Amino acid sequence: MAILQEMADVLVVGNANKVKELTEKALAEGITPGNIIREGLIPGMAVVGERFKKNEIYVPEVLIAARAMQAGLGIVKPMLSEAEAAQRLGTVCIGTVKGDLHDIGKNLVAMMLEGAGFEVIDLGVDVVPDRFVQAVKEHSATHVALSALLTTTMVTMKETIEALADAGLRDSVKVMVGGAPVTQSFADDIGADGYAPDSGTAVDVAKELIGVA
Ligand code: B12
Repeated sequence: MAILQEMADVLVVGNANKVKELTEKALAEGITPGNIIREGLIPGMAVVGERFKKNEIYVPEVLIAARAMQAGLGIVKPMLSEAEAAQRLGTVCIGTVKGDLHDIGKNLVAMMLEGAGFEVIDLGVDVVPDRFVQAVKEHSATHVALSALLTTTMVTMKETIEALADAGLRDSVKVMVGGAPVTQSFADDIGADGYAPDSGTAVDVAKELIGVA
């Protein structure tokens, strides 16, 4: 539909007012909230993610595009029917691990995942392992996404994975890790299921982990 393509295009350039206006217009034309998300907002954010991955755009542009996405999502999300909400790809509990207050990268990953069609529960910063455990239970999460920017807090990622295992949740949830000091080999060492160097790739990894193309 032309209006949804236009919505995706204006989202990519970060025009929040236009996204809001087109969302309201699409609803008035009878397009469902689910279709607005799937065929307008998600394709727009997908373009943003690809451009970011290729270094064609940088953090400020992604943040501006994400704000435009939120302008539309904020309107349609409360209107989603249960059936439409169930079409979400999965639920991700994301947070920056205990002792670490850096959240810019974590927020980008959260926004990109939300833009890709995941329900995102953002637990914030300085999140203790038990809080992740509690959130996974409460939201029946499919993924846990852990962010760390300090070499001293990376170890808490391992503690969090152990806490999930102790709670009997390790087999029911996929754990992704990331942040500037984190590497694939560190992720392998601590038994994480996935690692990504940036928020665009994080979306690909989150999908791969649950077998979605
Ligand atoms: C901004 C910043 C701060 C801000 C944070 C503000 C905020 N709200 O986040 C403030 C000023 C508060 C801060 C504080 C500190 N900082 Co600081 N900070 C930075 C800085 C400059 C940028 C980090 C950033 O936002 N990068 C941009 C984002 C977009 O990149 P990113 O976080 O890597 O995220 C991307 C990927 O890594 C990935 N990703 C991130 N998370 C996840 C999660 C998953 C699941 C996945 C898949 C992917 C993923 O996707 C993101 C987007 O593409 C870095 C230096 C640097 N250049 O990295 C230092 C840096 C991280 N800080 C550092 C230090 C030492 C500190 C302090 C200890 C300083 C002090 N002495 O007080 C404190 C620690 C406070 C604490 N307890 O956390 C060091 C860490 C050194 C180390 N090896 O441990 C760095 C590297 C600076 C340096 N060169 O010394 N800091």
